[in-house]
Amino acid sequence: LQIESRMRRALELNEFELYYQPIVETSSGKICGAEALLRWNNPTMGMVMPDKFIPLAEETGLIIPIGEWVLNQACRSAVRWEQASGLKHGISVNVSPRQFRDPGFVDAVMHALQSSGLPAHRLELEITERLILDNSIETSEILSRLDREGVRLSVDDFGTGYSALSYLKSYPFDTLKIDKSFVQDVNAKQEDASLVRAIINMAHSLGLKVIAEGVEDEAQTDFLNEEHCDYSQGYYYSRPMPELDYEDWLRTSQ
Ligand code: G
Ligand code: G
Ligand code: MN
Ligand code: NA
Repeated sequence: LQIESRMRRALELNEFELYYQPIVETSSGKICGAEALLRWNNPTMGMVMPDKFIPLAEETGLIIPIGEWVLNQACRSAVRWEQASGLKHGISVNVSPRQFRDPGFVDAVMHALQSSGLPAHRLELEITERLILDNSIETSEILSRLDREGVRLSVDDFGTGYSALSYLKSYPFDTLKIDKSFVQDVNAKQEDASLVRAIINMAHSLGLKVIAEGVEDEAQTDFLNEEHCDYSQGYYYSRPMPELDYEDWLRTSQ
């Protein structure tokens, strides 16, 4: 409970920080966007990782104001990076189930776009597979509204849920993010190679783009390139970085 009361004050005390991890085009290595990953710098607890506080933020509802902060911050960063580099930089933001189902969610997204001036198609919302699989009318309606507004939608952690693939044809997703657990052993295990290849082919035949997550070495990049995986993300390119480091990285890697 102590952590909860600390979290309640974290926004006003400015203790949250976004780290950014680049997403590159697999074939060229060109940067096309970044995923925003939340960190909590608390004076007594140090740097707290999201798996330690997002579940509690969900439970308490604090994820709503925190999530709004993330959206605003991330959209503003993408606009700043465009001004600094000329790149039409995309930004991917993770959305948790409680946040997604909040009645004010779509308005919060639209507000972040309007106040930053970021065009809707440069924002991608990452929705985890476990949220999508609830199969509710509300989920479908919220996704359609966001799609009509031009926001891009991706399935995060693809392959880790109880895959009911039918949602892929009825919901307006743009991108599949292949979970890192499949990418990791793509050159060591024949089964993982087969799965990743099949996921890429399935996604493409449904008109979806594919991002491979957790890419850590060149051999994985070679495999993904051969299999025409559109985008890659992982330590091989860069770890998630604080905003200023990300800006430096952007300048030197163009
Ligand atoms: O680097 P990493 O430990 O950041 O992220 C761990 C998990 O936390 C990921 O599954 C990611 O989806 C989640 N996460 C990171 N940032 C956010 C955020 O801003 N909002 C939500 N809801 N989840 C996040
Ligand atoms: O939102 P999602 O569950 O996809 O969060 C991505 C998580 O993966 C974050 O915790 C991020 O820090 C982590 N990550 C990013 N790149 C790599 C990588 O190359 N290897 C591993 N093991 N983890 C990664
Ligand atoms: Mn993600
Ligand atoms: Na993931």
